[in-house]
Amino acid sequence: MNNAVWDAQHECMPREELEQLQLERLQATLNRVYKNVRCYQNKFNELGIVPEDITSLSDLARLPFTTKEDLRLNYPYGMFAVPLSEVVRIHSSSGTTGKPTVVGYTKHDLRNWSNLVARFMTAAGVTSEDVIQITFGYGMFTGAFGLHYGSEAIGAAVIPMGGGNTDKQIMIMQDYKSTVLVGTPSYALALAERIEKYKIDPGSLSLKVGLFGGEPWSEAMRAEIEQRLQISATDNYGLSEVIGPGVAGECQYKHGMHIAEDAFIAEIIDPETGEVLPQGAVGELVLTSLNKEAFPMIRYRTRDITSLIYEPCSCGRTLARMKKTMGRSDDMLIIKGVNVFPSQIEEVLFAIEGCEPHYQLILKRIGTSDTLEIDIEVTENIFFDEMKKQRAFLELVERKIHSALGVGATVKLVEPNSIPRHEGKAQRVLDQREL
Ligand code: DLL
Repeated sequence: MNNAVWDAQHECMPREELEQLQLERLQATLNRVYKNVRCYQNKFNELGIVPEDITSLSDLARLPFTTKEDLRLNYPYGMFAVPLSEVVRIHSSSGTTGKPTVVGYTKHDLRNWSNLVARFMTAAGVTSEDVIQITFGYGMFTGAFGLHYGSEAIGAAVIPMGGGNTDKQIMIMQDYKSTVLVGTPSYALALAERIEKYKIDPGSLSLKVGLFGGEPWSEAMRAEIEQRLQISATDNYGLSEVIGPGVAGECQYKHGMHIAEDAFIAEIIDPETGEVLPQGAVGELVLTSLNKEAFPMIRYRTRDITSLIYEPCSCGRTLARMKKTMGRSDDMLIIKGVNVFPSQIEEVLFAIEGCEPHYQLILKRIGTSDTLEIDIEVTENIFFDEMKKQRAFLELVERKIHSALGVGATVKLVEPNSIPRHEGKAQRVLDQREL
């Protein structure tokens, strides 16, 4: 592979060696944060723990969790483990409420970050021959810069388009012969839709691979993107608090995202009790960074719900894989007492002929109970169909939703193009409950 970043030493390490490396790096990280970050020092002291007490990976479970609230309380620089003079980059997370969380990188962190991104891009099939079009917004969001530097580390040509401007994206894609598309999966669909509107044959484009992340998406959505853009669509995961993109990414086998375990320890916990769950169980992903300087994270609660696969992968990587997330525990809807993730609804809708891949979930409170309305775009022929046929279609969708979720929802069919398209992360849930 041309200039690809395939780090066999770390990506294919026997488990025992990997765990030894993790332990050494964990101990170094704990020493660093205990010395330099007041928040960790206080938390460890409260539990009467000193870094030397952690002598095996299983001791990790004795350490306290770090939450978004800790980061808020230490806004903006309180969690940094190096003086600001050593920080060369600052990003922040897209908080919807309150202050954003601020994260920093040293020069070494930036090199490490680029390398981790280059690794998952390579795993997805990107080489130095590629022309990479980045449609994430450049700015405080880690998506664009992360993929940008990763592409350069591979030696590929980067087109830093940034977010939005869909017509221009398509023109550039045609003229510059982009071979790799980078962005959110929902924006990939918005692009596909516009390409179809202009009657451009996707086969006439040079696109081969899509690297999508930043938001949850279902297998059904992957199939839709692959078919409409005629590419291989891969998933990658990360979060700004932990590094940004580069935490995990799919290889060509697309069966779970390989976690960069030489850089992060992944645990799955019960979100209610905080207890560490056995291998293979579904729960909340907790991440500990192992080689970050400016912004180390100890047992950070991601709120993302997933499970880990430890079986060997056909690609040769020994790194564990995380399954597609079901969503965030704080996105989980509780409808009449039943836990529902938006991703479950997406799976159902995408499998029904005539449903467009655009939907919105509207939560309302009637009396004391929550109700869910699902607005879905349907193809023109269904929308303009006679009432009787439309009714039958509606009933079919409601039935399928009910049997998949175990709880009913009201479905509303809406006109094509009436649900807002997003350039970045899609906003699927509108909460109209007055709590
Ligand atoms: O979204 C980092 C990123 C950018 C990852 C580009 C991949 C590609 P934040 O804005 O801090 O950072 O949002 C992090 O987004 O906790 C997940 O809930 C969600 N998320 C990110 N990637 C995925 C994915 C970036 N592939 C939050 N699947 C995370 C599901 C994802 N959810």
